[in-house]
Amino acid sequence: MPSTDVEEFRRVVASAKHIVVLAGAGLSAASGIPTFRGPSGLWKTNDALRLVTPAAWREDPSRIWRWANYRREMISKASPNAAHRALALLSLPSVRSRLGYAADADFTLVTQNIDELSTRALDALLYPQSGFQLLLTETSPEEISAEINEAKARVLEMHGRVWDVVCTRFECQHKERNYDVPVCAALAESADISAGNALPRDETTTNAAAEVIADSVPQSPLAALHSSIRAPPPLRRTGLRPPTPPPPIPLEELPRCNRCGSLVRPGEVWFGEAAMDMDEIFARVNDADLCIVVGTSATIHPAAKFAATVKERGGKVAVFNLERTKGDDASDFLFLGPCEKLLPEALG
Ligand code: BJW
Ligand code: ZN
Repeated sequence: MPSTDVEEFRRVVASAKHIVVLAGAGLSAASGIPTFRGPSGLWKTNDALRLVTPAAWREDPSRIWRWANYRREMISKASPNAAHRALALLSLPSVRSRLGYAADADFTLVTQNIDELSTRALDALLYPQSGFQLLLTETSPEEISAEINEAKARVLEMHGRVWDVVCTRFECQHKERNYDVPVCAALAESADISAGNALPRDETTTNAAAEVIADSVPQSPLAALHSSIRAPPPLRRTGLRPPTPPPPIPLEELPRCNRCGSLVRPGEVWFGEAAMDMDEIFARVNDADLCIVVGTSATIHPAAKFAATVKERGGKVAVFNLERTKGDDASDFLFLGPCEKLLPEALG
């Protein structure tokens, strides 16, 4: 069984020379951004295959832009939480030295999140008002700024960013950050994004509802002979159909490329597309002597295999999650609970 011993975990962090953190949606849950799977996850009520795949984009770009705009709205309201801050601090050599960890270790944060909150947690430390620089009296503000900028370069956002837009014209492919919310005028009136994305009700719910309605049909004395009278009414009478999708937005009204005027797409990585920075990520994972896995169900490839790779190559693995996840029994440490509480506590 994995250990829950915090002191032992700190000793492992202290001796690690190549630290990789793998983060998922649970890292940002305390910032108010819902996770994907689980009872209140985004994929519980929205159909991922209709929203985050190249095929869905080919079918209806306006549906995908509605989804991306909804995610932008949600993420624009969020700020980094205590878990983002704990990882930001751990990524700085001066802080590691202060905490008794190796200042000369290399630290990489690989995040599946598209919310940019890990980078923003580092940016926040740059502001003199944060008071952070006053804590490190032995390091000059210039050195701290340099450390923060280096740490930002080591935040690898493997599923891209919600703020990226990429030109779809093959000859252009211009990519830029666009922080507009709404991202274009046509998306200003945020339609009910669940319309048309909703998953079909499961059989049990549908049949149970149909039964209730069937039972309310007045019984004819001949019902026993005419069993068809007792047949459940058609589903359209149950009111359980998904809401009607809003009409598509004309392509010319969707976000356009600043360079060539063609349609742009949201820059996050969809299912079936290659994750970003993979050469660097594989190099870091292969080298890692410690992998800290935070708030991910570890079900989506290629990230799903990182912890196992580190173990196979002799490194240690520590998992921080609200609940048990696939493969965590093979980890060296398991800290079950909210990472925004447990990570700052465990890292000291
Ligand atoms: C807390 C907490 C708290 C909550 N504290 N914990 C069969 C075998 C192998 C692979 C495949 C296969 N079939 C298909 C594939 C490939 C596919 C895949 O893995 N599919 C699986 C369904 C099997 N993968 C891909 O397609 C990827 N690309 C790829 O494989 O490329 C190959 C390739 C190579 C070369 C050329 C071409 C192709 C791409 C995956 C892209 C994923 N994109 C999304 C879209 C986001 C859009 C948006 O945000 O709007 O990224 S999907 C979604 O899942 C999002 C996430 O980054 C990703 C991972 O989810 P995550 O972060 O783990 O979230 P959850 O919700 O699952 O888990 C949250 C966890 O937090 C839970 O465990 C909670 O308990 C915990 N938690 N609160 C601590 N406070
Ligand atoms: Zn272009």
